[in-house]
Amino acid sequence: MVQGIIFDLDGVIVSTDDCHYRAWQRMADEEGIPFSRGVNERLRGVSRMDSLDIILERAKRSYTQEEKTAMAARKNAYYIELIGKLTPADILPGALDALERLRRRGLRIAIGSSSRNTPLILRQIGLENAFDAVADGNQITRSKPDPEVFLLATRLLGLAPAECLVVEDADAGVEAALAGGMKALGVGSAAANPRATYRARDLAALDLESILK
Ligand code: B16
Ligand code: MG
Repeated sequence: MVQGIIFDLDGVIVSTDDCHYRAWQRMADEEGIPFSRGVNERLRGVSRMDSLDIILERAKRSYTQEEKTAMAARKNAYYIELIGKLTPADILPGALDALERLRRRGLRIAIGSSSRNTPLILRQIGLENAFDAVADGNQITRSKPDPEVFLLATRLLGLAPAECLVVEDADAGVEAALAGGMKALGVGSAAANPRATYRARDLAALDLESILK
């Protein structure tokens, strides 16, 4: 029986993909590293430093750890400029309604995000007090597909993994949920993932009742 729902943030509650894409593109252009929307797709749910390593696969030279740390910080500064413009209007279709319906049914709800900018994003979209627990990139050392962030969310909710459903837009996130012993609902880019326990185009298209029955 599902008692808790753990939502990924980027791509599930709010679409920050374009902000990530534009910030990485700006940094890559400055460094003369080829970057594209296709590469950006591979960064979904992946931590900032692991994302940089994927981007650097196409670089002409290798970079020192100091250079990499500086590049990641520069990208993040560009990203923060962009997410500073997010408002509650950027919450994805169906998200608020789903949160409300889950609350009414007495379910516990949490965020499980790789992003270290989670607190800032939640404030920007007015959802800083909407969750019973928030597990994010600031509290973990291993990125999805490792289940660490979701296992932390289950502990913060006081539930067992088997009692929790994870909502994810990234294949890496679906794998993380399954590896942690949770069920996974794939939405957006993960809506066609055959490994997901359930699938829906987005939260607006989700038949919550059939999943929770
Ligand atoms: P930051 P999620 C992930 O968030 C994004 O999907 C991914 O593209 C990003 O690299 C990662 O957060 C780290 O973000 O640079 O803000 O710490 O999908 O797990 O909510
Ligand atoms: Mg995501």
